[in-house]
Amino acid sequence: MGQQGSKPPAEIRILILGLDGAGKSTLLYKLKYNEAVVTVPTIGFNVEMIETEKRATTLTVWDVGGQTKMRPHWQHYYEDTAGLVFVVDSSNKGRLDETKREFEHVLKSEHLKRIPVVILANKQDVPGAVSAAEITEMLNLKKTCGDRDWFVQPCSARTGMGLEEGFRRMVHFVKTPLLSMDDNIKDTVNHLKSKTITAVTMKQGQNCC
Ligand code: G3D
Repeated sequence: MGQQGSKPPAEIRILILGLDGAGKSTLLYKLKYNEAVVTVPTIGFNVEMIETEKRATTLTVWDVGGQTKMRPHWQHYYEDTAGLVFVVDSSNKGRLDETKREFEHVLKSEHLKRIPVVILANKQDVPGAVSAAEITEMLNLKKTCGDRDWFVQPCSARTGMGLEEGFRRMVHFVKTPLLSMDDNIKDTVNHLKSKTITAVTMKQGQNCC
């Protein structure tokens, strides 16, 4: 039990998925250490803990390998996941069909049925990268995500642009889920969320697992 005035931080388990090469490991370490790291294909998973501002929340972020032979194992990481971050390589148009197929397959899982999703349109620093709006269209996200909370965040794991915003959005979704609300007030809350999201800032983690 925590002492008076020292509430233990809420823990949120976040799963990062996406095709191999999308930039999952790069973004995890950029977010955690603000460093570019040389990555090797993830066989298995990487896991890091990241604290939000004032240590109110600890994110346990699981990055699971995206190679074809790893994908059947993704399902073993679904249970107890509070939010899904799906990473898309926006610089590789040739893999968007494969990305769409895998994303649709993941979202069909019972375990992930109601959880919020942030789609990171990564590699925006690459000239000619597909925009977040185009990704929304090309992956048919409105239909696939249905009435869950979801958001497409343009970002670059290389420069760090958009990463914190994407994870802030996720924390916000997990803490104030829309699904339990009446349809009438969803629009109002969405409007307020878009205004307040900028007020939350994320600090890099100080605790390594
Ligand atoms: P994965 O974990 O999803 O498999 P990685 O992907 O994080 O290993 O990244 C795959 C490659 O994409 C790496 O390059 C990495 O540097 C690069 N990458 C990741 N994110 C970005 C980005 O936002 N912009 C650019 N330009 N490149 C990115 P290498 O050359 O090591 O394969």
